[in-house]
Amino acid sequence: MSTLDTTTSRPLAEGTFEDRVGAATQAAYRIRHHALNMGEVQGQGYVGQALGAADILATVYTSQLTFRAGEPDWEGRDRFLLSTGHYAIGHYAALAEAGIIPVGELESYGSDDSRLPMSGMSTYTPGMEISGGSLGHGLSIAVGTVLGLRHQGSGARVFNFLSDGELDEGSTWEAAMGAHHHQLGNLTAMVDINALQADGRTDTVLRTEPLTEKWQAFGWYVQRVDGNNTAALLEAFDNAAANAKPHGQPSVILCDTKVGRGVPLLEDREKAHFMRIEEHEWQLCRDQLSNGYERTAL
Ligand SMILES: Cc1ncc(C[n+]2csc(CCOP(=O)(O)OP(=O)(O)O)c2C)c(N)n1
Ligand SMILES: [Mg+2]
Repeated sequence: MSTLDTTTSRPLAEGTFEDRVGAATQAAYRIRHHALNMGEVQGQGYVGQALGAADILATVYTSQLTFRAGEPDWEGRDRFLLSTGHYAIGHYAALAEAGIIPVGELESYGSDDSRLPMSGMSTYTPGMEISGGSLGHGLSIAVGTVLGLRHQGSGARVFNFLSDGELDEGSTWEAAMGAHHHQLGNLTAMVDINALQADGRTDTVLRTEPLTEKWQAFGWYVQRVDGNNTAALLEAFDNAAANAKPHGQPSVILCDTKVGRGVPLLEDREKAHFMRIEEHEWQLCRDQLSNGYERTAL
């Protein structure tokens, strides 16, 4: 992601499997770093989700999506649909890493007149395909998008990022049935299973497990991975890519993640859904992030 080509469609990250894991790991670190800087401007935000989902976002943007950074509406692009509007902070960081929005713009996150509102909105931000704050609708929109692309004869793939809270919604499961019924083989969903929702732990709000068996029963190709392990993620997304075809089984990757991942100070914080972080803590967070990254890179 460091050398950005903004005019032609981006080739997928090249090199060996290890090279591609390295590219995703570095991008994930920078996404986390951006998210801390963005959160600091307002003193709060959905920072924990960005840290937890950084490895998923980095893997998809470095290794899976075809797009033109300088032409975000290019017709041939793969679509990345963020259902969970509040995860926009992480998505903006990924869009900046991908060269679709300038890194310097990130600090406007959540400010008046910014193109980067706290909840993702398609009319505000290049690369934000849908307005996803009303949870449980992203997968239905993804199903419609794949059907529309099929109708146009396009082979573009559609990715939908969901949270585990969205699995409480009946509309998500209706969409899952529709995707199987229409054999939407170009659809790949990923679920950030951080075991948390606004109201508390997911298993106390609504027990949705066993998720692998549920998605399988709905006719999907299911993989469950450590969502904070870029090698495991890359392998799963490569498997999904190998499985993708215009008519076939839709794919879902269930990603177990940890809120605040990479910053120990935030990993065990109570009320992690919307974090308030004290002024003096932001630099500590950045230090913890870079220390951890250096340790794993050794
Ligand atoms: C249809 C709908 N119902 C309720 C909400 C309010 N809401 C916003 S975030 C959230 C939590 C959803 O769970 P999840 O996305 O897993 O939370 P997180 O992991 O980010 O804590 C809720 C209920 C909403 N945005 N949309
Ligand atoms: Mg959650």
